[in-house]
Parts: sequence; structure tokens; C-alpha cells
Amino acid sequence: MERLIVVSNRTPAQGERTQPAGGLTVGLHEVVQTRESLWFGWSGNQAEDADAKPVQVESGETVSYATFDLTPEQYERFYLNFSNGVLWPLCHYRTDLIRYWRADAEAYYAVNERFADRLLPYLRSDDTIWIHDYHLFPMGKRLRSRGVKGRIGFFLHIPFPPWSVARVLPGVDRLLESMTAYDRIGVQTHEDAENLRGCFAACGLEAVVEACPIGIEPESFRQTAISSAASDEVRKTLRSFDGHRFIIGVDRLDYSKGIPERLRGFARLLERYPQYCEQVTFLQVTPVSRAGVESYRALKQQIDELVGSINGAHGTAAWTPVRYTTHGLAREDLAGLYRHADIGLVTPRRDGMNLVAKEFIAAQDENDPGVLILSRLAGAAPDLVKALQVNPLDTDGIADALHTGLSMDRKARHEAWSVMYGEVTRNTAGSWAKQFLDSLEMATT
Ligand code: GDG
Repeated sequence: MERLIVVSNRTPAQGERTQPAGGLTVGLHEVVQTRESLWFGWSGNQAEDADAKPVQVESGETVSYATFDLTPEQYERFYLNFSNGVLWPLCHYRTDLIRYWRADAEAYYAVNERFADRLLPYLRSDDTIWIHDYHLFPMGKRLRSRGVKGRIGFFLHIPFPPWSVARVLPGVDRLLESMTAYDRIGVQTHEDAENLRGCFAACGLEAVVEACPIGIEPESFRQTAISSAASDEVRKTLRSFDGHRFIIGVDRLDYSKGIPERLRGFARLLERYPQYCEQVTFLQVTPVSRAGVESYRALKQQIDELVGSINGAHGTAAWTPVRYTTHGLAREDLAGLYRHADIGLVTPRRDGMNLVAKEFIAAQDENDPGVLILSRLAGAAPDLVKALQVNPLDTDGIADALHTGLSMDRKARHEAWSVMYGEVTRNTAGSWAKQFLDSLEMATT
């Protein structure tokens, strides 16, 4: 089997390599363990002299890592301003949040060229190259222009909007044209695939786009949940709920995740169904991300204020309705808490897939499973049809779903859960990677 080169903006940090924490790294962890691989990307560090510093290579038996630094200016323009201040909002249909500057776009293309040029010396002619996510849309084109002839595939982890939205981006045709260098482009859902095909067609371009939904490794996640459900840390949190039932939300602090909308939904539940006061607690775990982007700072302030006002309006001396932390939890504690939660509340306004929904299902106790409430606008929604599906903008709809979920008997919960567990086990991280790589191989033989 040929060597696999995985390229992503960030490679997993050292501590994450045996136990990956986030979406993309969890998905790829499995595949790089099973064949000779090189994982290439930004180290996460900034240095004024980054362009003069060599690539750092850490060789392993199966998987090796090669990383390099960015200059503070590259970090700001390529990563914060263009990737996360233009492409992320565009792909999540939030054109109102786009802050476009031509100099940032130029830096984006230049850093993509840098990724390609720094990878080149490490490539062999028969490598399969798999590039990930919106930070690196144009990288494949640079590799081609430098003479790389082997297979190059690209996977987009976030949604792709229709032409009517995409065309808002200045220079969108240049971006799309650069993507025609790939032998295969994978996206999460059929809707994304249709949208991207429509954009290529609108620009008179051709590319092969395929829907290939990412999953998790449910069995190992389930084992983690079982073994940590009784850990000291999880017990301590449960004790603090004082016997109340609880709802859990877990998301990076991001406007695509619908966190204020969800908080309003919970507040509405307490207004309309006061029987839940002092009976149900909502735990929202929200590690801060991209704090260097203005819209993220504004969102944090909005959530801080909303939590304060809900707790002020509904809380009592003995009960805090919303528990909220901006610190990340250890993965095993998260798994253990999912297992004890009555409801997993996942309400993104848009999401490529949403792995939290799948992790929540995998973590449940099959004898007494919790209920998943899921936004219709998550990429996971077409697969998890037995979730209580909601529109994240419909505050009353979220309140009703919470009431329904909290009232469901064990039989109904089990019926819904077992169908969803079947789905999560069928479509795993491993099968996702295999589907994409098989199809990339077919495209080029
Ligand atoms: C992108 C796309 C797509 C969260 N908080 C903590 C924590 N997490 C972990 C979750 C989950 C991961 O981070 C988040 O994955 P998601 O899929 O929900 O969302 P994004 O980070 O936005 O990922 C998304 C994904 O790529 C994969 O293609 O599904 O649509 O946006 O694994 O558990 N982990 C720990 N502590 C936390 O506090 N340890």
C-alpha cells in the first residue's frame, strides 16, 4: 500500500497523538495508524523567523509528523482573518460576519503555497496525498504546478454553501478554480455536494465531488464512557447537581453552534413548564476558540450575559439553572457525563457534521439511554433521524423538544437510541476514511 500523506492546518499536539481530542483528529487518527503515513501541517507555534526555520520531523514506526511554524503576520492574515474571518462565516452561511481584506486573501494564497513548497522535499512519487479543510483549499494546485503527479484528494469538514451565497466572496472563482487540481473532493452531506457542484458549474469548471459523512469510533468511545462514568471527577460533578436531572451541551465557542439560541430555548422551557425549576440543570461546556477574531469575542460576551440573566431570572439560592464553563473538559470526563445526561442538546445553526451528537449516542447506557435533541441544520441530521429534531432558531420548538425528551419513557428512548446507535456504528471514522481513499484510488487508476 502506498504511503499516505495527510495535510491539515494543525497536526495533533503531542499529547493528542495517542488520544485525539477534536473532530478532524479523531477521524484521522484511525487511518494513519493502519498504514505508513506522514501527517504534515502547522505546529501551532508562531515565530518571527518562521520562514527561515526548517520543518520539524518526528519519525514514528507507522506515522511520522512534520510541522512548521508561521510568522505572527501569517497567523493573523492567513489563519485568523481569512480562514476564520472570511471562509468560515461564508461556509456557515453567515455572510454578515465576513470581514474581507484583499491583503488577507493574498496572504492566504501565499501561505498555501508555503504549505506546498515545504511539503515537496518529503514527497515520493507514489504517495497518496489527502488535504483537509478550508484553510487549504488552494494547496493542491500549487503541488500540481510544482510537478506532483500522484493522487491528491481534498476533504472539507464544514458545510459548503450554494452559489447564491458563495458568490458573495470576492475572488470566489479563483478559489474554485484552484480546487479543480484535486482528483476527488469529499464533503460531509449530499446537500454540500450539490452546492459545490453548482458552484463549479456556475464558473464553468469541472471537479468530482462526493458526499462522504465522517463518523467516530463508537466502540472505543463507549468503553471510555463506561469506564469513566464512575470516575472521581464525574461523580464530583454529578454530586454537585444534587440529584437533579441534567441536560448537556458541548461545543467550541462558535457562532455556528447555536449556543445563545439553545440557552433561550432552555429559559423558555422554565417559563412554560415551571415544574422543571429546581429539577433540571443545563450544563454547557464551551471551550473558547479563535479568541483573536472579533465575532468570537462578541459571542463570548453575549453568552456570558445570557447565562447571567437566565440564572438571575430563574435561579434560587439553592439552584443554578445553567452551569457554564469555558474551560475544556478531559475527553474521558466528557464521555462519562454524556452517559449520565438525560438529554444531549445539539443545536447548531449550521454544522458540517457534528461529532458531539454521535459521541452522545455512543456513550449512552443501552438499558437507560438519554435523548438526543438535534438541529435539522447539522450535517448529522439526515443520518440521525430518530433524534428529536429542532430548528435552532425556534425557541419554543427547543423548549417543546426538551419537555418531550424529559417526558419520554424508557421504551421510547431505547427505540430511538438503538436505531441511532446502529447508524453511528455503521458509519465510523474508519469507514469514512476508507470510503474516501477507495474512491480517490478509483479516480486515478
Ligand atoms: C469540524 C466541523 C465536523 C468539544 N469540547 C470539548 C471537546 N470537544 C470535542 C468534541 C468533539 C469535537 O471536539 C468537536 O467536533 P464537532 O464535530 O462537534 O465540531 P468542530 O470542532 O466544529 O469540527 C464539524 C468536524 O469538523 C469533523 O469533520 O463534524 O461539523 O465544524 O469530538 O467531543 N473535547 C474535550 N473537551 C472539551 O471540552 N476533550
